[in-house]
Amino acid sequence: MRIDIVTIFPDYFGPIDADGRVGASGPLGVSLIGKAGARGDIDFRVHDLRRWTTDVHHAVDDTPFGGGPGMVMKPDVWGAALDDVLADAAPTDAPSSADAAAPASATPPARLVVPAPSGAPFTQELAAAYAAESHLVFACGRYEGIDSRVVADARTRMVVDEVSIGDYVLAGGEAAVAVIVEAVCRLLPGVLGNEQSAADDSFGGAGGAMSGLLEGPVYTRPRAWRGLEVPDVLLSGHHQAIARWQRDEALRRTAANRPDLIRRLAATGEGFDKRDRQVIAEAGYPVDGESAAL
Ligand code: JAH
Repeated sequence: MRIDIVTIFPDYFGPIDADGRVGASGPLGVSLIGKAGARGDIDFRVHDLRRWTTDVHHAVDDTPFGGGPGMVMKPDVWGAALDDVLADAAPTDAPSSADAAAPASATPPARLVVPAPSGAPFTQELAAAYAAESHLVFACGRYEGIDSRVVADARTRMVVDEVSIGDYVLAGGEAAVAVIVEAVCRLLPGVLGNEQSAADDSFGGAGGAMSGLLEGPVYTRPRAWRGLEVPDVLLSGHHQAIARWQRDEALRRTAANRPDLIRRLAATGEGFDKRDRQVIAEAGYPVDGESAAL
């Protein structure tokens, strides 16, 4: 997979060489993602947006039409940057493929991701869709955002997603890109190591027993710590009882922290069994066809 990131703060992502390749530190250089990059499973390229400025001051922003606070990022600079990054990743075909039957481009199209507080929610489902792409380009905005015509223009030739990682405002898109890249890359084959972990996560990406629920509590040794015991059922060896207890805990935690997820699951076909409904009711969120509590 190829991942390009365009930003006015390339250093945010770690040490960057002359070709935009990332070094062995920073959010793209460490841990599982760093190893995937070092193996060549992911080709990260970070680009300084100011490279595409043409004025002496290297200005990337200007005052907003219509007034208001702050500054807006200039469309001409972003347009040139995205054109070059996309052209560089999709080089024109070699002379050998110049015959009429050859496709215009052998390179699969890139998908453009623009983090913004006004974007659509970034979800585990979207992370899985991104993990199936061969090329992602991230555009990091700063100030009050990027001139809206940049996304409108890019949409004439590629899929563009304006995404939000949560209801809060950052100083720019860089931290959101680090979050999205981590959520996506851990889903790539060979990146996580333990392939089962992704399916058992909160939100249960692979649609297992915990699909759509938050994860319950987890424990390791010692069995007793500071007077707190690991729940007996986890030491019982009764796999069915353990699975049921874990689902109960997942339901309790989801009802307490994310009643919206309980509501969503109640509305789907898979739904809840009798025990599920009992646990949810005890948590204060009765689930039955008549309930107005949801
Ligand atoms: C802020 C450009 N959903 C989190 C998020 C993502 C992006 C931004 N803020 C919050 C942001 C300023 C400029 C992007």
